[in-house]
Amino acid sequence: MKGLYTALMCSFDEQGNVNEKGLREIVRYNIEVSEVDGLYVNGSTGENFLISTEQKKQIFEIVKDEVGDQVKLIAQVGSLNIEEASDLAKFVTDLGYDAISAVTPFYYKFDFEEIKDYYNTILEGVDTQLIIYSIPALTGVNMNLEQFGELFENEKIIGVKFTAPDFFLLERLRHAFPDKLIYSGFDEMLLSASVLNVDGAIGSTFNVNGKRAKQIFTLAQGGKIDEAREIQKVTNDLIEEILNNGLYQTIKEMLKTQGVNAGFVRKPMKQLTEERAIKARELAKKYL
Ligand code: SI3
Repeated sequence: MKGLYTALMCSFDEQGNVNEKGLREIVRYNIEVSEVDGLYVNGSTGENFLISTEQKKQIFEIVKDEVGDQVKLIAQVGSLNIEEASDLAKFVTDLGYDAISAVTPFYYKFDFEEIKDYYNTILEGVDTQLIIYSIPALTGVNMNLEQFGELFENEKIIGVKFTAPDFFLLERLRHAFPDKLIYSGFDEMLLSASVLNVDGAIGSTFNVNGKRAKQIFTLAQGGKIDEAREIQKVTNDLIEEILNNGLYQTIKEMLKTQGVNAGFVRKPMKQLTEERAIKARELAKKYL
């Protein structure tokens, strides 16, 4: 399960329906061009929190059908509706996904006991392994070392997708839990996380920048920090431009220049203006 995973985008049509052909193209591009080790399906980048349960299942099915056993698959099933999360966990396990992941429950101020119960409930009666999806900037849930340790006591919880700029906590986690999988979640901090010996990374920009991400990770693992830093610099030039232009929309537009029908974003996200679409195409020309 180690390595680089693309936080997979989903192609939607203008009405917000899943565009199956476009989704399959995104998957193929990630496997054949970006050459990532796996896909993280229905995460933030997949606009998961904007779609229905039926659409989530449709996406899980299409992706598994397209991938087969070519690369590893992690299914993000986390939801504020705990029955939905449990149902999706069973659904993807039956489909043959390699692991599940679940975002920490958000919006309401859940205490740690409630968070722990959420994970244990999702895993009840499902024969799979789970990766915690921690992204405090979006969820407001900041767990400390001891709390991660308590969650890790459930042997089915095999790791964490760590999307936070807290390198002190990341180092402490790495040191305290050498056998758990730690994935870096911020693509612009991949080198710094790799130096701390993470097991892999999961990122949105890998949809278009997967090759550079792989180089950064591999070079850092081999101790070639200067070379890795050069590539992280180019990567961050690109990420800065993407973030300024509209994260998911710009990545979709860049994919379109490569013949991949990445479609539209779902409302309430807004589509790119023509000016920003031109900018995205320029970025594709420069960086892809
Ligand atoms: O679930 C997911 O789609 C992710 O893995 C998200 C991932 O951590 C990304 N975060 C968000 C909020 O999209 C990052 O890859 C992020 O887009 C990137 O580092 C740019 O800031």
